[in-house]
Amino acid sequence: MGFSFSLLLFLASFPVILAQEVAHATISIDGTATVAVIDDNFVCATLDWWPHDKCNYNQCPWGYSSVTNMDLSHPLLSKAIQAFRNLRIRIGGSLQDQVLYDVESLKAPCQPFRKMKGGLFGFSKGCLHMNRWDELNHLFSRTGAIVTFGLNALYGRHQIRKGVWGGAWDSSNARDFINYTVSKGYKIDSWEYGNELSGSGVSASVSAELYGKDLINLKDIVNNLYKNSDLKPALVAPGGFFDKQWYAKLLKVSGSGIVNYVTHHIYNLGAGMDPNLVKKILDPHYLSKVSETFSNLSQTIQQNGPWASAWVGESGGAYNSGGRHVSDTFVNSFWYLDQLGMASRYNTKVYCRQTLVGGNYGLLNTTTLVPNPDYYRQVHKTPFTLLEYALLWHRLMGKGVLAVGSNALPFLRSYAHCSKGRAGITLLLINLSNQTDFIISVQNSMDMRLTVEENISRENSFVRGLKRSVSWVGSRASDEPLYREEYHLTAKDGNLRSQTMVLNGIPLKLTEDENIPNLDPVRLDVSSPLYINPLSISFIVFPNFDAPTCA
Ligand SMILES: *[C@@H]1O[C@H](CO)[C@@H](O)[C@H](O)[C@H]1NC(C)=O
Ligand SMILES: *[C@@H]1O[C@H](CO)[C@@H](O)[C@H](O)[C@H]1NC(C)=O
Ligand SMILES: *[C@@H]1O[C@H](CO)[C@@H](O)[C@H](O)[C@H]1NC(C)=O
Ligand SMILES: *[C@@H]1O[C@H](CO)[C@@H](O)[C@H](O)[C@H]1NC(C)=O
Ligand SMILES: *[C@@H]1O[C@H](CO)[C@@H](O)[C@H](O)[C@H]1NC(C)=O
Ligand SMILES: CC(=O)N[C@H]1CO[C@H](CO)[C@@H](O)[C@@H]1O
Repeated sequence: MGFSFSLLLFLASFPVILAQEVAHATISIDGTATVAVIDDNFVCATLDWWPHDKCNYNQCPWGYSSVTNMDLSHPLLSKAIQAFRNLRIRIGGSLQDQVLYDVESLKAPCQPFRKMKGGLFGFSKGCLHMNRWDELNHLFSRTGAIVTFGLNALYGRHQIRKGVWGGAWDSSNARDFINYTVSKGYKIDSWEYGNELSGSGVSASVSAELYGKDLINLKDIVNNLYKNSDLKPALVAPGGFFDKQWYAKLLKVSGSGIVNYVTHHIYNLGAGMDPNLVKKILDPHYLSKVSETFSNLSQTIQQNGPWASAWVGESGGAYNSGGRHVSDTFVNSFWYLDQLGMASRYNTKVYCRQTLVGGNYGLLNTTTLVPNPDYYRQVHKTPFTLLEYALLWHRLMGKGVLAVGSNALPFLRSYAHCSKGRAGITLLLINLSNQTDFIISVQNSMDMRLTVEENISRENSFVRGLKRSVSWVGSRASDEPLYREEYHLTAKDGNLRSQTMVLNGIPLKLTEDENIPNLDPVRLDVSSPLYINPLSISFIVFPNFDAPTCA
């Protein structure tokens, strides 16, 4: 019958923890119902247009990582994408609304971006050659990427007031570009319209009325161009910062079924040069603030566009290319994984990390993708630090998001999902505390309703204050010992600014033949104590957790 029961287990012994606090925490997970559902391919990363001479704070961290010039034949790039077996990639960014597509109808010459006083973001218009677009699509199809492409929403428009753009959108260039893409049989998952033009905009804004009408127009174009195709790409918009009124109006004006996914951008850590970035990342109250945006957006969609759902279309933590030695190091993962958890909890279907490559916030190291073999040989050993977080999430966290209760807030943050592709659940635990080891009891809240919790306690002589630990195991199919799988992630040598991630005590690096290393868990008897160290991140898989909603 697989009737659920709780097991209470004693901690007879465990590693002696010195000079640190030990706290007990109980986490209960409700496996009877999902509170949100994410996409199968939730993890997404962006490719941007920024050229090598995009600089912030006297640094130019983009190198040759632009859509127009990155080395698409670099083996590590392919391997990184392939490792996900379907990584979503969103092509877009600030310069997107200045990109021309080199198709027949383009009357202007196809030239690269160059620095230009008075240009949006300090740059001229740029252009995408179709042979480059071909190469990009070959990479995507070879590696199984799922592509979202952001279209230029300012084409044909002009500035009517400072920062405000008006006039009619000229759809001809986008239409011919999409037509070219269809004629070549390139698979595009979704077309996105515009970048950061919502609300008061970043460099330019467009009113929600105009934007909404453009979307009706664009939907029509897409439907027409794909009418003989099996593919029906989704329409995604507006790829900007959330503004309640603007977003509500956009959904009202465009109307039912036009926008499939409402995208918003998040840079909640502030400017990349802020010396307090690390402090903010480790401050649970700071991290939680952005939940208001998720909550308001979710409400706005429910009220004005229930046919649509939310995506985070771009999120890099710190803006202006990210924080140097922060966004590219271990400490950033506290922010990143917490956001993945929080976004899921608010029913966000997809989360696009700025960037896959480029800036200080790339999942891959920008410089190691420079096609310079000598340099590459020297530095290639650990370029995947940040990618591995995304990978672990992608492999372990399934679609169903579960409610989690914890008595250890705020420093211990917890998120639970149905496991991906197997039974049971996976728990993500983020310990922001720099001095507290947590000993975790995991409970099934369904179980708590079904059975009276047994209650046994015994003092442990090694650690003062330690009372007991409860480990919930789940339905027992046989007398086989039950286990859980643990992935504990820490910074190398305890240095939060390290670019190397340590998994279960082993620093991760590329294998000798330059492949992404295996990310293997340790398997422990489910009745053994579950430790969470200070400043660490853990994925814990409970294959036997009885969660009917995950079946
Ligand atoms: C799309 O391209 C094809 C050629 O591949 C052309 O025959 C057709 O007229 C184009 N359609 C539109 C709407 O531009
Ligand atoms: C969320 O909505 C509330 C209530 O309308 C408003 O006061 C608040 O400013 C909004 N916050 C965000 C980030 O949209
Ligand atoms: C890329 O890797 C090199 C060598 O490990 C490092 O010096 C550099 O800071 C890294 N770049 C970024 C943006 O993380
Ligand atoms: C923990 O963090 C606090 C505040 O940031 C700091 O003052 C303290 O020294 C840290 N303790 C340890 C053990 O690192
Ligand atoms: C378990 O023990 C605690 C005290 O240690 C008590 O407060 C609680 O009511 C007990 N629970 C049950 C179900 O007996
Ligand atoms: C930086 C940080 O999060 N520090 C916290 C570590 O955890 C203790 C409680 O265990 C807090 O008091 C610190 O503020």
